Amino acid sequence: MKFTAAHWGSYQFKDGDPDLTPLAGDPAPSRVGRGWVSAARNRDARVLNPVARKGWLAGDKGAARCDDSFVEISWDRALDLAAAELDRVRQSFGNAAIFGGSYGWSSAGRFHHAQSQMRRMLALSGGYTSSRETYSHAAAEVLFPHILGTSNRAFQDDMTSMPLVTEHCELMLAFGGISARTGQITSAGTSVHEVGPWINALKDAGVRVVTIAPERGEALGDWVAIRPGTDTAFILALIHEIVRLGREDQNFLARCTSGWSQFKRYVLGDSDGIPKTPDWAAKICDLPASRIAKLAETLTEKRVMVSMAWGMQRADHGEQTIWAGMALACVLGQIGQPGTGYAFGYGSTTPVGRGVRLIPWPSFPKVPNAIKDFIPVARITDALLHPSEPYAYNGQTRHYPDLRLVWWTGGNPFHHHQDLFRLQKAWCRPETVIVNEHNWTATARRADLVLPATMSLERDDIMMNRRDPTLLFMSKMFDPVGQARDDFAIFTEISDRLGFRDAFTEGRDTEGWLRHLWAQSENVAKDHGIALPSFDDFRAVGRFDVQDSVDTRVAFQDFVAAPDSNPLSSESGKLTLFNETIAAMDLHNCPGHPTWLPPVEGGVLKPGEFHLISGQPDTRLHGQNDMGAESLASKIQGREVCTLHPDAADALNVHDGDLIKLSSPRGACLCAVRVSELMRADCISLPTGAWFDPQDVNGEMIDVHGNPNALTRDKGCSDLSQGNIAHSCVVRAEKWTGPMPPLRVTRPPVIKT
Ligand SMILES: Nc1nc2c(c(=O)[nH]1)N[C@H]1C(S)=C(S)[C@@H](COP(=O)(O)OP(=O)(O)OC[C@H]3O[C@@H](n4cnc5c(=O)[nH]c(N)nc54)[C@H](O)[C@@H]3O)O[C@H]1N2
Ligand SMILES: Nc1nc2c(c(=O)[nH]1)N[C@H]1C(S)=C(S)[C@@H](COP(=O)(O)OP(=O)(O)OC[C@H]3O[C@@H](n4cnc5c(=O)[nH]c(N)nc54)[C@H](O)[C@@H]3O)O[C@H]1N2
Ligand SMILES: [Mo]
Repeated sequence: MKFTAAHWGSYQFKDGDPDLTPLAGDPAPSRVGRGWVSAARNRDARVLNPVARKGWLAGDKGAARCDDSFVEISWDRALDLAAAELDRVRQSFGNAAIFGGSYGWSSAGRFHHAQSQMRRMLALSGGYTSSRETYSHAAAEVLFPHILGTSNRAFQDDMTSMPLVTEHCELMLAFGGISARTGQITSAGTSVHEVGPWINALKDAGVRVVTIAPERGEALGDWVAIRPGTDTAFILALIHEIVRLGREDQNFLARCTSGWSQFKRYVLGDSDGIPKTPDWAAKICDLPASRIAKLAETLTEKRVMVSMAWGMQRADHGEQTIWAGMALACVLGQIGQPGTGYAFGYGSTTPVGRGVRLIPWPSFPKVPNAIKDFIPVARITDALLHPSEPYAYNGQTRHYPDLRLVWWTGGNPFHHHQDLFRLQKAWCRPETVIVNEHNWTATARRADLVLPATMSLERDDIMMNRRDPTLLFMSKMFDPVGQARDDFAIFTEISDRLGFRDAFTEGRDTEGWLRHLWAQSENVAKDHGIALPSFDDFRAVGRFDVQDSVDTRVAFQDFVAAPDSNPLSSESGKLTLFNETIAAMDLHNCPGHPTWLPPVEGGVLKPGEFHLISGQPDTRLHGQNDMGAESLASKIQGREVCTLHPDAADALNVHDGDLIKLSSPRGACLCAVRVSELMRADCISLPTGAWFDPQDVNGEMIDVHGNPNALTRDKGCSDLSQGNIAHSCVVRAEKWTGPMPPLRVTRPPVIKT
C-alpha cells in the first residue's frame, strides 16, 4: 500500500490503481478529494511546457497581460530568462522591487511547499518584499494580540477541544454556522475528518445549537437568519439585555477583563446617547427584538459557547464582530471552563479544536530575508497601483513598495483577491510577472513566464502536520504530466544560474532533503517521548501513527484560574474590552472597544439588490480541482451555481438551472441558479473558485464562469488590520437571456517554436 495527502485529506493506492481510496480510518472523507486525480490528469487544464508571453519576449514590459499569446520555449531558455530578469530587477531597482509575498495554499507535503521553495531562493538572491497575514483571518491576526494577548495561531492551538464542547456545553451560539463543508480542509493535510461526526455528536448529546447566519447551511439547530454584516449590533443588544437583567458575570468581568466600564457606557448609550437595546438592533439586523431579548435571557441560564466562523471577520469592520463575540463571552463569564467560552474557527477547517498533542515537526528551512518591507496581504492591488503612497496599518503609517517583478508560486491572486477587474489593471504595472503553476489558472494566463510545476501526486514527500497524529510518506502516483518539474528543481536551476546553487540545495537532492527532514523529525519526536522508525522503514510502511495522542485543552484555563499569576500578554494582562493601545491609534474605523459601524455596503437594500455571500466551495479547495470531475459535475451549463431564496427567484423570474447575471460597480459575472429555502430572501450565495474568465459580451466585460471576485469590493476591514472584506458586497441580479460564450479557462493557444 502507498499513501498520499492533500489539504482535503489522505489517501491510499496501489501501483497502477486508476484512482485513490480515502485513508483507512477516515470517518468522513472529503468531497473535494473526489475530483483530485481527474483534475491532475486533465491535460487541457495543465501547463505542459514552459511558455513566455510573446510581447514580453519582444521587450514589451508591463503591457496588457491578458492577450493570451504565449510561445512555447525550452526549459533552458525559460530558466535563463527567469534568472536574468531577477538579476536585472535587483541590479536596477534593488531587491525590494521583487514581490515574493506569493500568498496561497499551494499543496500539502513538508518538503515541496511551493512558497518555502521560492522564498528560500529569493532570500538567497538578496531578499524580497513579503506579505503579512492571510485572506482567511487577517483581522483576527492583527486584533487578537491586542485584545487576547495571544496570536491567532496560538489561540487556534489552544482552542477548547471539540469533545469538551459536546460534553459540557448546553447552548452553542454559532455565528456563521459550523459546517462540514469547510471542515473538509486542513492546511498541511489530515488523516481524519471529524467536523461532520462532531456535528452529529452535538446533536446526539442534545447540545442546542443556534446558527446565526444569512444562510442556514447544514440543518443544525435553530436558525437566526441575520442580515449580513450586522452581527456586532446583534451581540451588543444581547449584552445590553443581559446587563438590563442584571445578569452579567461581574466577578469574571472584574477578575479577567479590563475596560468593562468604558465598554458598558457605550452599550448602555451613556457615551453616545444610543442604548444598544434589542429594539435598536432589531431594525439593523432585521430580526424581531423579542427574539433577541429571549435569546439573551436564555444565554444567562445555560452553559454557553460563543463560536465564530472565520468568515465573520472577512467583512468591513470585521474586527468588531469577533471582538464583540469575545466581549459577550466575557459578560457570560464562562471562558476558561471546559466546553464553554469563546471560540474562533470551529468547522472553518478540520483541526480547529482537535484534541491532540501538538508536535512541532520540522519544515523546509528558511533563509533570513534581508528586505524587511511587507504589505498586508490583501493590499496587493493598492501596492501595485500606488507605489510609495502612504497607508495605515496597525498603528503605523507605512508606504507601499515600488514593485517591478512579481513572482507567484503556489497561489492564485486571480482567485483570491477581491475586485479582479481592478487587480487586472494593476497587474499591468510590474515589468514582469513569473508564475510557477501546474494549472492554467487565471493567474498563469496573466503571467509573462509560466513555469510548469508538478502536483504532489507526481512526487515523493512527507505529510506531517503538527495538529495531526499521523505521518505519511507521500508516494508519487504517476509521472509528471508534460514537462512539469518540481518547484525545488526549478529553483535549484535558477539558483545555479545566479551562483548560489549550493547554498540553496545544501548539497541535497529531493531524497536527501526528505532524509534530512526525517532525521530532524526523529529528534523532535524524541523530545516528545516518541521513537520514529528509520526513514527507510517509514518509507516502506508509508504510515506512522503517534500513540497516546489525545490531549484535550481548555482555552484560557490557566489565566482564568489565576489571572494575576498567569497574566495574558495584552496591555493589561487581561482580556481587553476597552483597549488603550487601539484607542490611541485614533482610528475612525476601529475604535477602542467593540463598536457598531455599518459596513461600507449592505444594510437595507433596494429591490433587485442582494447581499452577496461568497463562502468556500463544497467541491474544491478555492480554485484547486475546479477542472476535476467533482467540481465540473456540480456546474450547470458549465457555470458556477449560486443559491437564492424562492421569493428572490420569483422576483427575478428565474427557476432552477436558469442563468443570471450578477453585477456590482466593480464588474459582472454569469452563473446558474439553484433555489433554496435555506437562504435569506435578500441574499445570494455564490461560492468562490470558478476560474475567472472575463469576456467581452455585447460590449461589456463579464466573467462568464461565475467567480464572485468579479463583484467584490477591494478595501481593507479597517486601518488596523487591512484584511479583505469579501463578505461585504451588494450586487444586482437579473435573468440572463443573452449569449452564453464558451468558457476559455483551459490552455490558451500556445505558439510552438
Ligand atoms: N470572495 C471571496 N474571496 C476569497 C475568499 C472568500 O471567502 N470570498 N476566501 C479567501 C481565502 S480564506 C483564501 S485562503 C484564499 C485562497 O486563495 P488561494 O490559496 O490563492 O487559492 P488556491 O486555489 O488554493 O491557490 C493555490 C494555487 O497553488 C497551485 N499549487 C498547488 N500546489 C502547487 C505546487 O506544488 N507548486 C506550484 N507552483 N503551485 C501549486 C494551485 O494550482 C493553485 O492555483 O481566497 C480568498 N478569497
Ligand atoms: N470545501 C472547502 N472547505 C474549505 C475551503 C475551501 O475552499 N473548500 N477553504 C478553507 C479556508 S482557506 C478557509 S479560510 C475556511 C473558511 O471558513 P469559513 O470562514 O468558516 O467559511 P465561509 O464559507 O467563508 O463562511 C462561513 C459562513 O459565514 C456566513 N456568513 C457570511 N456573512 C455573514 C454575516 O455577515 N453574518 C453571519 N452571521 N454569517 C455570515 C456564511 O453564510 C457561511 O456559512 O474554509 C476552509 N475550508
Ligand atoms: Mo483561507
